[in-house]
Amino acid sequence: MSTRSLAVSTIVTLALAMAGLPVFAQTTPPAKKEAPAAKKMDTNKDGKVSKEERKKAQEKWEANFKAADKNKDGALTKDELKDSKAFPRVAQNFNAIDTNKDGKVSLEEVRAWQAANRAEQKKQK
Ligand SMILES: [Ca+2]
Ligand SMILES: [Ca+2]
Repeated sequence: MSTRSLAVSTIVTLALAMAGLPVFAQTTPPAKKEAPAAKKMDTNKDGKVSKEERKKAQEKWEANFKAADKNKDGALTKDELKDSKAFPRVAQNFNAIDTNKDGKVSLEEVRAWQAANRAEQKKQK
């Protein structure tokens, strides 16, 4: 259970960090990058992002993904991304995210990309 929730919260963190926000601009210092996403997640404004808040934000992110996935094949094409507008960063980095080059980005591909972004940020700290 604890391993699982750790994994989940890691995924949540990754997912949220780019939940449609221009948080990852290469030129912004890492400290500032995390602030907007964290602030957005902190729904009760107590200055902390609780597990509950992360979970909610993660659920919302997945709901957005599913809503954008018009043909319900579990992945977003460029057209689906364009119509949804919920994932500007994903749309922008489409070619980098679509690692298997099938013309669409799956949840897994987006998460892998987010994880890579996080790793990149850590390196810059
Ligand atoms: Ca789709
Ligand atoms: Ca793909």
